[in-house]
Amino acid sequence: MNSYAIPTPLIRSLRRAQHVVVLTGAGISAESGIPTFRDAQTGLWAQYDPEELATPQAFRRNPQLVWDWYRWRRSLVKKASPNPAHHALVMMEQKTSRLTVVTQNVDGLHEQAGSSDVLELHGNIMRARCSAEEIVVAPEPGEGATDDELPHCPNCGALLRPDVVWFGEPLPEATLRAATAAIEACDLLLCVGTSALVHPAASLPFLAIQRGTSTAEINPQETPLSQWMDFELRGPAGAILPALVAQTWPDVAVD
Ligand code: BJW
Repeated sequence: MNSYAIPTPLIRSLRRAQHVVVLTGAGISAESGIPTFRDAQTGLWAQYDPEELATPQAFRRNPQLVWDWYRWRRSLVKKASPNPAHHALVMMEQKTSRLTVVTQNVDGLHEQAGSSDVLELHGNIMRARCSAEEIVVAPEPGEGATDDELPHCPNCGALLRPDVVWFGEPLPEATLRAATAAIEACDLLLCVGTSALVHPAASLPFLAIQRGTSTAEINPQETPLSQWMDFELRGPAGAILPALVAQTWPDVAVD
């Protein structure tokens, strides 16, 4: 039995909403065993600051180090499964006219859970692309390199890199445009598990806030968004999102 009490006005907003947008960050996958970026990292990688590895400069300086980090993170993603928070969003999609997930995550867990309208702002860690050309390469074994080797583009021989967005790089234009349009058009925005420190993703909620759209944040910690939200639900997404679905639609079975 999920006992987290959801505010009644939020339940009403969700029942009435024609288009719900859910902006997600690393926190929604934390309960799947994937470390967030800004919570302390453990083990082998504790000595590295993710913000110093997720840059084109780091890749130019030391591609082996960056690939080692991404291969380690890929191994975590491969072992991970969607958690109750991802599943609750799939149920929410089934109960609403339209639900768009705008995610900063690169782990593909929303798609794996069954969400059908997912916009990946920062790419996908399981893909690679050529560092010299606009060519996306299928995940291994197509990358054709062992853990000790660096993968190369089958077309031009340049180094492959993870197909993700690093600091200082533009987000995929069409995806960012679609996310902007969805947030401008939605009538409820949920911000789940993001520290809201990385732009332009962190600026997107303000498109809804400025329009007077209903907004809610689901996060155990306060963020720079908190003061602007209509509702602040403090706690883990894996408990709160199933409670939100169960209390909005009591006929739905949630885990
Ligand atoms: C739970 C939980 C549980 C824990 N349940 N919650 C405006 C102002 C200032 C700076 C800039 C600006 N505009 C652009 C910039 C520069 C920069 C930036 O934002 N820097 C800031 C850090 C200051 N932005 C960029 O460089 C972006 N590019 C750009 O703007 O390009 C412009 C351009 C145009 C034209 C030509 C050239 C350039 C690109 C940003 C790319 C970010 N990439 C990364 C790595 C992706 C690949 C990878 O995975 O390796 O994306 S960085 C990293 O941060 C990753 C994340 O998606 C992103 C956001 O992190 P997120 O998801 O919020 O995670 P955390 O760890 O920060 O927070 C987790 C949260 O979960 C916490 O709040 C916890 O409390 C919570 N939580 N458990 C619910 N169980």
